[in-house]
Amino acid sequence: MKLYHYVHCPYCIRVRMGLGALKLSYESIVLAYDDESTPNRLTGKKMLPIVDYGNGKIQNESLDILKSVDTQDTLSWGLLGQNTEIETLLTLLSDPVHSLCMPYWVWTPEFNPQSRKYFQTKKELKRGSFKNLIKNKEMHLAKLESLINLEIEPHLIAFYKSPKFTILDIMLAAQLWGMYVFPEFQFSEKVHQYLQNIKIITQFDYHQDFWQ
Ligand SMILES: N[C@@H](CCC(=O)N[C@@H](CS)C(=O)NCC(=O)O)C(=O)O
Repeated sequence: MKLYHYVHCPYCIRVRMGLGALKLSYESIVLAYDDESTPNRLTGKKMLPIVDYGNGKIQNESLDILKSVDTQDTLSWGLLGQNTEIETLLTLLSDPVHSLCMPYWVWTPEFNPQSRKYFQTKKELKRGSFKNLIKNKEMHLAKLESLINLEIEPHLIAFYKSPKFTILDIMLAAQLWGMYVFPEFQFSEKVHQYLQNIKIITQFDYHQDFWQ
């Protein structure tokens, strides 16, 4: 199985974490962000993650991919149906996390000068200049910390709303992970321990493809 992904992308991280938790091996292919032709050829749209199962089946949509490979319901999919708040929480987190991380993600080894320019131009159209995002970092950090304190920490009973690791943890951890790239940001001890536990369960290593 081949996974086409971007290192920074939370939806791609979901799939990497899920495959790791399910102990499924795969070939990791990190695409340059400005490569439009590969995803278009595979699925007709420029959107990652994409999994090519090698038998003619090619799939995108992170949750659809994980549902297909989790044949034993190891990730407890029923919880996702019962828990509509997770989608609301992820939407609320997405704004501060993306606003803070995008200006730094572009300087990680995933990007080259061309893909960096492509990413920055595309994202600035939606969010305003990276310079302004960082000028306003205190506002974004305050939003994020309030969500972490009020909506995440109180619900960590070992895992998010569950004593057992589930798909909800993959969704939440994948969204939060980017903050490890933001300079000087520190998760609270409890959230950091939670994320580090998930790192072990999912055998996740953010930049592993670049340091081999
Ligand atoms: N609903 C999709 C969302 C995937 C998605 O939004 N991927 C983004 C990266 S985070 C993407 O490929 N964007 C391409 C672009 O904007 O050029 C999923 O869950 O897989």
